[in-house]
Amino acid sequence: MQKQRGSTKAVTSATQSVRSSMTSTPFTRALEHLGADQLVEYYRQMMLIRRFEEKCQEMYTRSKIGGFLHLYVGEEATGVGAISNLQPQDHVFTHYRDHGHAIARGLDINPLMAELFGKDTGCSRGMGGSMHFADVTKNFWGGYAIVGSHLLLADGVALQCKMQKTNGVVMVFFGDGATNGGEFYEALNFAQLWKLPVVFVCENNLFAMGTPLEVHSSVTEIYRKANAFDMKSMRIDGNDLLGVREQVGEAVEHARSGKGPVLVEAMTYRFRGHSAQDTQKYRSKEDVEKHRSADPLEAYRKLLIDEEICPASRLDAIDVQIDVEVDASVEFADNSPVPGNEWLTDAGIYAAPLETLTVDPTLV
Ligand SMILES: Cc1ncc(C[n+]2csc(CCOP(=O)(O)OP(=O)(O)O)c2C)c(N)n1
Ligand SMILES: [Mg+2]
Repeated sequence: MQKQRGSTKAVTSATQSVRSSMTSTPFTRALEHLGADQLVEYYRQMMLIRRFEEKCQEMYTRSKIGGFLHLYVGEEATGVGAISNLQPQDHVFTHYRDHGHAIARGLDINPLMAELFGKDTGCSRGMGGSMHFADVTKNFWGGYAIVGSHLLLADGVALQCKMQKTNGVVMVFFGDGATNGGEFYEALNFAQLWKLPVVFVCENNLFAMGTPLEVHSSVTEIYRKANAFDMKSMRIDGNDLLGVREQVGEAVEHARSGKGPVLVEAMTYRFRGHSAQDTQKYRSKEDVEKHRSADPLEAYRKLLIDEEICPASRLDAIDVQIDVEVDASVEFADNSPVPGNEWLTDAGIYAAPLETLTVDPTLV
């Protein structure tokens, strides 16, 4: 019979046992600083992303979802671990593989599913789809389809944070393929030159569409690309949730304290195709299976059980609750109206006229 460590008393006893333990690891440190309930919460977030996306695939097959659909399945530990370090005043930019980052940043899955269904209740009023999740109330600036373009936008917001002294940090996610484009080098150069509070998180999943890393990049250790700009950088295991949390946490602290940007290369793997239409001729089933057997979500679940943080029965109950929530998001999306024609000419398309914007004179 496993011990339940969700209660305060149990957490205290777990913390004491950690203190007396000889070896300090990301797990023991996280348990000590965050407590057992927070460790279980990370499991919930990863599982919510996984089940949400499995449902997306199902809805795509049933033609409820159209357009492009790029799933994050297999990469959840990177997004959840990295974003867990952010405060409300911080900012997130990401690429088209954006479902996981949106959920980790706390966006409600009902408007996300509605966005995929092209409904008016979607987070981008049903007109962005899978690649354009956004919620400005959470400083979640999206979802960008053009590879690498958003890195420069991240610099812009980081410059604003610095000039207005908001103490905010910008975290921007992108793939290994994006590091071959000019925007990547422009963004790194400018961020380092101005010591901007940006954490660049490259999710190195070993492929850019169907092109393997060693075929598309002359330097396969992406973190070394930061050396050209004298920028701090690190390569980490993107599949180890608590390791990601701790190491990206150091990068966030570095950026927040005014020392400048950091490039983090998180090694990970996508279990599904590049998009829902990918036949995956460029990699073998055996390779995919090898990576699947080290599924970061399963590994984290096992850690929680083995370390007696949470019994399997409680994790199973969380899974069931998530299934209920995901089914409810489909019902919400299905029952929502499509956008009306007024959105063709309304403020959802055009920005407010310039004269109505307030410009801080210190910025010009
Ligand atoms: C500027 C630009 N060029 C090409 C594309 C087509 N394209 C879409 S995704 C992609 C691969 C990007 O791979 P990576 O950055 O590794 O991200 P991943 O999909 O692996 O997460 C390409 C080339 C695009 N969207 N934008
Ligand atoms: Mg990639």
